[in-house]
Amino acid sequence: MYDEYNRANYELIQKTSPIVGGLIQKEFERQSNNIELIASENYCSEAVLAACGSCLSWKYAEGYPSGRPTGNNGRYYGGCEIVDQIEQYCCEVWQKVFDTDYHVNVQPHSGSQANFAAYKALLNVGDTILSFDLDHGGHLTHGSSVNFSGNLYHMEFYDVNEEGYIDMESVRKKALECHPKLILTGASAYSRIIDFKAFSEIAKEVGAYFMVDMAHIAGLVAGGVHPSPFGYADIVTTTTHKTLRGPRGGLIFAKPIEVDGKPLHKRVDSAVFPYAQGGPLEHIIAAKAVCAEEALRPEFKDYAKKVVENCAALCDEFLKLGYKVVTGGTDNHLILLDLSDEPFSGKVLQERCDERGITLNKNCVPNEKRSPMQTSGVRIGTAAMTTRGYEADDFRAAVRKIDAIIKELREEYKDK
Ligand code: DSN
Repeated sequence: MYDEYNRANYELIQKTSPIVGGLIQKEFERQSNNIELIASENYCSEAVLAACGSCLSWKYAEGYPSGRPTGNNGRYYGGCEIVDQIEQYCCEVWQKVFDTDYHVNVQPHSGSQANFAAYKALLNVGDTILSFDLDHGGHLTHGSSVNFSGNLYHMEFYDVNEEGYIDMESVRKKALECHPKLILTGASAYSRIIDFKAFSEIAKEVGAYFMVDMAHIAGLVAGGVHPSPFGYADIVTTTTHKTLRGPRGGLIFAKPIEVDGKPLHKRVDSAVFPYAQGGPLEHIIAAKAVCAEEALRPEFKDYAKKVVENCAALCDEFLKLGYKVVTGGTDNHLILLDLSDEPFSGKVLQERCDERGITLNKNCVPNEKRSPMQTSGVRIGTAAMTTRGYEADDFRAAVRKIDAIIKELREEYKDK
């Protein structure tokens, strides 16, 4: 997979820089040979890679395409007539993917940038956000004290119940107590369906805006195997490089509503540019458009379904072998393996797996007792290896390899 494409790239790069070319080649081999189980990673198509490496990388295009239907018009540079068409097309094709009339901004360089701009469009500094705790499965930009979100806004958190599920009653209770201006959901390490309807009803009840960061599950939403947040959320943000299998980058979708007397789409556009970012990455925007076209194909639905089925098989194999999995199962592309009762941490398992050619990441579990640098869990996802053609039995075999590593670690750590 990708061999010829990579060889051609490598030959070009190493003519100028044997060091960089050689390291990229090594990384390519690592990514091709290892079992890649990081839940937020994936392999995009050669068409997406080619768009990322195209001449569009040379173009400055600060501003928005002229003729943007929402009226946020005009660039600060000449020569933008072609990138205008690409960016406009990109917006349209993403609306098709999610079957929505929400306004789309395709310029965010990442999910973090998208969230930064989304908050700016909805909130004033100091406003209260009710969000999912990072330690329970949320994301750094959902209010962590070491991130801009936790510094610019007053954060309140909901968490999970004893079984590890988001507890909607506690979300409602918290919302009634803290009167947030924004209720936010979305996760980096949550293996269950998120009830967007229930969240939106609570937001309505307490007069809050409702935002969904669907970065992890966007491909599952596009593929019809996770309920969609569109219609419920005022703003939806996502990345394009996880289950969507596109280039690294972000997107923002805004419902046609007014916020403080101004259309939300205008607030979103000015929050991205000129507030948060300068020139858009038109090569990445082109790649996002290619990714969206791929997501519209029937094969993408098959892929999304397979990701979820494969994850169910992977989870089942761990459970059969007697392991604890947070919530006791999964509805999506990932599981959180609970190592709380093991004598070694998630970090130790991650490092030993690295040595054995299995890539996964340490992750906190609900009610974590170890430090975030150690953790009592590992997060395991099926999106990347499903792209590489893994079937349920391949994932079961990968679980047995991890089981053998865990048994080895138990022996080593039993007297420590
Ligand atoms: N979204 C994070 C992850 O899940 O790995 C990275 O920011």
